Amino acid sequence: MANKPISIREVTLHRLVMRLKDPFTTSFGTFQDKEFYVIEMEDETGAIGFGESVAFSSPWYSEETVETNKHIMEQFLIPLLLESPIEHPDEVSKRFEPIRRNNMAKSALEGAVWDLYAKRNHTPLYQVLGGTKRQIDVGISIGIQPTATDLVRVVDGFVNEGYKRMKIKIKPGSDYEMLKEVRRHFPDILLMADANSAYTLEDISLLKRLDDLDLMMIEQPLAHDDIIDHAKLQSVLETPICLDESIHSYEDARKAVEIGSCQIINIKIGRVGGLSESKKIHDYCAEQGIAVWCGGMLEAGIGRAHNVALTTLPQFILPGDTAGSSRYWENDIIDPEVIVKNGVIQVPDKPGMGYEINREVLESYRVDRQVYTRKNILA
Ligand code: OSB
Ligand code: MG
Repeated sequence: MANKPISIREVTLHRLVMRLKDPFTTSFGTFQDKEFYVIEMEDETGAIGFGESVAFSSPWYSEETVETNKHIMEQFLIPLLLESPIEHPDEVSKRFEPIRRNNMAKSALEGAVWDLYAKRNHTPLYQVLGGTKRQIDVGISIGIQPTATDLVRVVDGFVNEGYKRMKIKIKPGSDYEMLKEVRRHFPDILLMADANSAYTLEDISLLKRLDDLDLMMIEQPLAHDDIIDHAKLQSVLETPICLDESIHSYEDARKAVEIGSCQIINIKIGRVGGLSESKKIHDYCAEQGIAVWCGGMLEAGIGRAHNVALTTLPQFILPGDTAGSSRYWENDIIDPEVIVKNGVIQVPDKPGMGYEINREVLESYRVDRQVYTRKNILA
């Protein structure tokens, strides 16, 4: 079976809108309703794989959106997938190479191929990826809060739930003083900050004050497309810099590490174009002694399941942002939901991504559905 090529018979795009339990605020603004695509992919044997796109409705995090995903998948990527059989999921990113960027669209489809491949081989996805951990440690990402009192209360809740690391979103005007209060109340927790590109080199003295707070790292302080200024900042900062938005590929990771722009990398499967590229970055960072962790994009269950599988690789040595389903959703689209207990997720042992799809819940959130086959695409 492992050697029999996968012939994709049908790709279904389910467009969903899911409401977050609580609004999430970053340096770019607040949002509550998440619109995204779920990819369902069926092969010639009737096996089914699932993927999830992490693009948002508006291009605040990167240039991709739900709508650009549809255009790129429908017009370019799905036809490439249906063209001819695929020997191995690693082939998918190569097949997509003629299409520039659009990594989240690529990753959503590639993720479905990986799940399908693992299911055809009756093997858990994490094992197919080469992962070994049976459980993974996770932290939580906390949006910007109105006051330090609110923030301390929220942190306290998640500390009590057992999350292993607290990440606090910051922006100018909601940074040092807020973090200082958190540190004062919780002297021993693993604490970090994520700026989502809200600062420039003009803020160096402010950013240097953060060195007092014993932060594990500061994530993406400077521009989303920069690695040069980050290298300058890292040379004067004791706190390790972690890059998120700036890293779209193995090549980006290599260059950033070579010039000293960061000491840690946040790997997001969607941002880097899929699991194959995530593994390449992981392997490179392992060679270089660069710690990595798995970032989050407020995913529903399918994206979350893929994050869990990836995090079982050995260089994911820091707790990631893959919190439990119930932190985000009233009802998640998978069964069982992703459960975090004492800051730990038990990695499922079932074939593929390890969680079933809850069709009823998925359909309750669905606003559109399109089916693509070789016939209707070529017609
Ligand atoms: O910068 O890591 C980020 C959410 C949306 C977009 C970007 C980011 C985030 C988070 C939350 O920090 C991660 C999560 O809980 O999924
Ligand atoms: Mg980030």
